[in-house]
Amino acid sequence: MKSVILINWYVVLLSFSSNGDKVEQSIKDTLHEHLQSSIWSWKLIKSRLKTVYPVAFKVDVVSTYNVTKSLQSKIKDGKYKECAAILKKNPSQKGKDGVYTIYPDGKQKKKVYCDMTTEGGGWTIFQKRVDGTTNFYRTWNEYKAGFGDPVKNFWMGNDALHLLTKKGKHELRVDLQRFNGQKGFAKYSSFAVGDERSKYKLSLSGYSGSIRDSLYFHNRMKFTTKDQDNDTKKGYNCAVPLESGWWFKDCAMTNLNGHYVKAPLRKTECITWNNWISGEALKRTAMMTRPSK
Ligand SMILES: [Ca+2]
Repeated sequence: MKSVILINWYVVLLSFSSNGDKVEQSIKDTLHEHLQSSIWSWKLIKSRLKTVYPVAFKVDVVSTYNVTKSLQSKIKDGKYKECAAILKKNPSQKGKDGVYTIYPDGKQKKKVYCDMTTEGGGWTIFQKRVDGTTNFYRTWNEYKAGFGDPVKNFWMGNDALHLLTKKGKHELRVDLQRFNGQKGFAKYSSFAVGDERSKYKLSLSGYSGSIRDSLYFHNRMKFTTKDQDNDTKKGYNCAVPLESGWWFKDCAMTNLNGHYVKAPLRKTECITWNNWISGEALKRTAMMTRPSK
């Protein structure tokens, strides 16, 4: 389905201390938030900002969105635990990547991005990085509940991750992209995250992929955040210098929740996968899971 919606925003500014760019970004964010809760999948085509100030306070933003898919409306009623369950009951969704609603515990809903294409689809994307607009240096409770936007930068939440992987064998796929455009992936035939009492302990095995493995280093590790040190380095919390929440050991071989930088810098706190490109900050990441076939 291809159609274009024109959304006109007329915003009255109470103060004109901000510059135009900041205003536009904040309006875009608000608009995206509203669109996120709609049944539509969408893509921003262009956005135009017109401001007349300091003499006037009126700002007009005309944004054009291309409605790419209406996903939820076509899906049969049901509280699906994960993307794979949606695809199983609704085979016509194959190839239709987008934001879907899942119910990891059968009750509370969560919006996630489903990859319905890669290797037959049915992947629930639980981690995603595309730019630096979302802070990943967060607390235990924030990582527990999840944060961000499933279309852009996202952490689904450790509780949901446990609920998804506790029953039935799951696999994990990690997709990465460098700033030069080169892509790589890592796959594990078995993947699970423990409950909060286990400190969301990571279990994985059965590696395959196009890049050398780095995540093996973090296998059987507990989750660590800036306010809860469960790593193996005594008197030192790895989450603090590495600005992340992760399954740290005596720190990291890969840190996909690290600090986002807009260039392939070599800084320890960056998003890294050291056995691919040692120390180089990555541009994009996605971590996703589905039941093993
Ligand atoms: Ca420690």
